[in-house]
Amino acid sequence: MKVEVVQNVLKLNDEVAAINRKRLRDAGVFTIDVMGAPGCGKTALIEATLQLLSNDLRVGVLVGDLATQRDADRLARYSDHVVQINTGKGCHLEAHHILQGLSRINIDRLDVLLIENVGNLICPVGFDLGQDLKVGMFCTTGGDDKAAKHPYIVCESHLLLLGKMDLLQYVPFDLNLFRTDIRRLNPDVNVIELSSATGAGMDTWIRWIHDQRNQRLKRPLDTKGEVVS
Ligand SMILES: Nc1nc2c(ncn2[C@@H]2O[C@H](COP(=O)(O)OP(=O)(O)O)[C@@H](O)[C@H]2O)c(=O)[nH]1
Ligand SMILES: [Mg+2]
Repeated sequence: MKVEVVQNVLKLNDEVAAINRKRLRDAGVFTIDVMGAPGCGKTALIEATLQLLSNDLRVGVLVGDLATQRDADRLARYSDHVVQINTGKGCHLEAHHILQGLSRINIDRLDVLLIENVGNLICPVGFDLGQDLKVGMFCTTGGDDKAAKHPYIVCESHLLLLGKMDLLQYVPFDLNLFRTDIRRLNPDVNVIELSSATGAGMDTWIRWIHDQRNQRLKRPLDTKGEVVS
């Protein structure tokens, strides 16, 4: 008897992600998927980012959580283009969630789309959503071992953030150990240390968004969305 083996269980997700990527690209929207543990400060980062970007760029947000629309309510104070996606028991966003989300905002009115993934350092990494870039977020209150314990997000992210730098002095967090672990796992990745509360480091993050967006608008991309050098 012939047995069919599914080689790529993510194939369907990848196909939908490709649809999202094309749709976003055609609309000229630069898209970032922000991933990190629950409570690391993703929503606070996006709240601050919306305020800092709104003079130059039109920014929308798709925000994933298992339940409630509390993050969307927080973010809607700074953007008219915010959609909450509730995943129920799902521990990460998948491309079809984004496809549904895109049907509820007018992407022709956007320059940048920020996706806040479900709080989780593991599963979101493996799912292409059709984003341009994935950003992994850690925080000082989460412990200095989290990068070493979650190599997948360290290796797969295009940029890493270390948030809540204003709290560094109050918690036992060995910054050198954290930095060394990241260098060992992914020597090339940029790390921005910032605080959404005080604004420290936010200028570097905002500049990174502008630079990456400009690069990607100017240069051709391959089918996986990588800039062709
Ligand atoms: N002191 C400080 N608190 C922060 C910072 N960023 C977020 N928080 C707080 O951390 C908690 C979780 O933040 P939130 O943005 O909801 O995290 P999320 O679950 O990753 O979206 C909230 O009480 C925030 O006010 C920061 O940079 N500094
Ligand atoms: Mg949140």
